Amino acid sequence: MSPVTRAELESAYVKLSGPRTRESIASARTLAELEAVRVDALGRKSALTEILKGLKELTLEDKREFAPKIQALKAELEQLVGRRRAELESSADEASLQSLDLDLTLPAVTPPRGRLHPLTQTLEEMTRILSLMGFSWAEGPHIETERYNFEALNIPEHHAARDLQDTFYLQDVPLLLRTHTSPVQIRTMESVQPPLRVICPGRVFRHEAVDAAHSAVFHQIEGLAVDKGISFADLKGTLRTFLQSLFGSSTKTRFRPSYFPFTEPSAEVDVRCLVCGGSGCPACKRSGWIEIMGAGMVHPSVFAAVGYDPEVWSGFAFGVGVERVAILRLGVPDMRLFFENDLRFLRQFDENLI
Ligand code: 2U9
Repeated sequence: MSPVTRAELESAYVKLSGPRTRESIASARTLAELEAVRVDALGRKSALTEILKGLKELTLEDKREFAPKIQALKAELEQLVGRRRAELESSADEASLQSLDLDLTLPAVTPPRGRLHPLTQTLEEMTRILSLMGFSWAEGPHIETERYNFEALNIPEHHAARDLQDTFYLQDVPLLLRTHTSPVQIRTMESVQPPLRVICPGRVFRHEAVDAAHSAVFHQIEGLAVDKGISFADLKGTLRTFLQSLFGSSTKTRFRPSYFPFTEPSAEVDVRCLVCGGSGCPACKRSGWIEIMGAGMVHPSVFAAVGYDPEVWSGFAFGVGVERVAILRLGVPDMRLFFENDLRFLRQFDENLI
C-alpha cells in the first residue's frame, strides 16, 4: 500500500534516506548484488516509487514542500548506484585482465603486411619508365587467333614458331594461348591511327621445357612506336635510355644484328654484364655482355596487315622479358622461384628496400 498521509510519507522517507540504503549500495560486492539493492530501493515496486505515488494524495502545499526532497533523494541514490556500478565494472575488468595474464604495456603485435610480388615490382618499374617516355599501356586477351598471334605479324604458316612444340593450341577450336604480346599491338593499330606509342605488358605462354631460365608461362613487355620518319636511331636512343633508367645510368648497351619475322632490320640488345662489369664471369659466360631484349624496325608487311601505308609510316618495336630483368636486378638464381609462392623467398623483396 502507498503511504497516503503526510505522516506516513515522512516516515517512509526517513527510513529510505537513512544510512541503511547507502550502506547496502556501498557494500554490494557484485554487479548482481548491486542490481538487487537498486531494484529494492529505486525499482518499480520500491519504497521510493510508493512514496512518489503517494505524493498525489497530499495537499498542494505539502506536495511543494515534500516533492523536491524526495526527488533529490532519488537522484542521490541513483548517483550512488551509478558510481558503485562503475567501481564494480572496472574491478571486474581488472580481474579478468589479471586472469588473462595480459601486459598492456607491451608494444602491439604488428599485423603481417603484404607486399607486391617481385615480378610485379619489376614490371611496375619497367612500365613506369616507359610511361614517362610517352608510351601508353594496352592490354589484350591471353587466348588469341592465329591471325593476331602469327599471320598479321608476318609469321608464315610453316614457320617453326607455329609448331605444336612451341605453341599451346586449344582443342577443337582454332585458338591458341598467345606466345607474345604482339597481338595487342596489332589490335591497337587496327583501332587507332598513327602516330602512336604503346607498351603491352602481360603474360605469355610457350610450350617449352621448364628450367632455371625458362618457364612455360612468363611475362613480357613489348613496345611499339609508329610515326613519320622514325628511324633505327630513335630505337637505339629509346632503348638505351630505358636500360640506363632500369639498370643504372652508367649501363653500356650494344645492338647486334638478328632476325625476327616482324621486324626488319632486327637486333638483339645487350647490356654490359651487371655482375662483372664486362671483365667476364659465369653470369655473362665470359663475354662481358648480357642479352636483355630484342627489337627492330616494324616490317612493312606488318603495317600492310593493319592497313597502315608503309610508304608513309615507319616504326620501331621491342620486346623484353620481365622474369629475365627481375633475375638480373634482384640476383635470383632460378626463374622457377618466382612461381612457387614460397613466402621465405617472396619476403626478401620488400618494395621499400629494392
Ligand atoms: C608488332 C611489331 C613488332 C616485338 C619484338 C622482340 C623483338 C623480342 C623477345 C624479348 C625477350 C621476346 O620475352 S622475350 O622472350 N622479344 O626479341 N619483340 S621485336 O616486335 C613487334 C611487336 C609487335 C606489331
